Amino acid sequence: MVQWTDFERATIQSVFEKMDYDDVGPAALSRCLVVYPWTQRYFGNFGNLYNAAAIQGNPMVAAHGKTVLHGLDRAVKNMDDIKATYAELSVLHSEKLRVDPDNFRLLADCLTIVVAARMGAAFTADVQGAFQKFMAVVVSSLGKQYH
Ligand code: HNI
Repeated sequence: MVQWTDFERATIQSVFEKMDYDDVGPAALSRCLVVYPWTQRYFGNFGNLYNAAAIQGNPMVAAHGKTVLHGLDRAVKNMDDIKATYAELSVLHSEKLRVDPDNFRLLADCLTIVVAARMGAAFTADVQGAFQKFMAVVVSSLGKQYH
């Protein structure tokens, strides 16, 4: 089981409390689709993903980016049992959506970059450490039901 220090817990709560989901979610997902174009294959029903401008202006991408962040919210509220919290979501991504689990890490990295840009100097090395640890647990938990 993952152990969290008081600093890590406080940091994760605070970063997510201050985060504007409607801004960060769409920015992170659209960045992932631009930087790693193969991730677009899972969003074939999202319409125009032709170039960066189309992806950034696509309302379905924006809506789904918010959905992903609300999904992360569940892990923030259940930091001591992220694996069980994500059991069902992991099955969905594995068996129904058939998302290659390597992609979880790519989206996590894009999210980290967006959060860093929004937070500026407040995104210290310690904050980054806590954030990336949290995202690593999320990524691992989402991959747990793959076999
Ligand atoms: Ni993901 C649906 C959360 C990474 C492709 N995804 C969801 C839903 C949540 C969610 C929540 C909605 C589930 C439902 O309808 O019950 N996804 C997350 C989280 C991460 C993640 C927390 C990682 C941080 N998903 C990814 C990645 C991809 C991905 C990396 C593909 C590259 N997800 C999807 C697709 C759907 C989806 C595709 C269905 C979208 C739709 O509406 O058709």
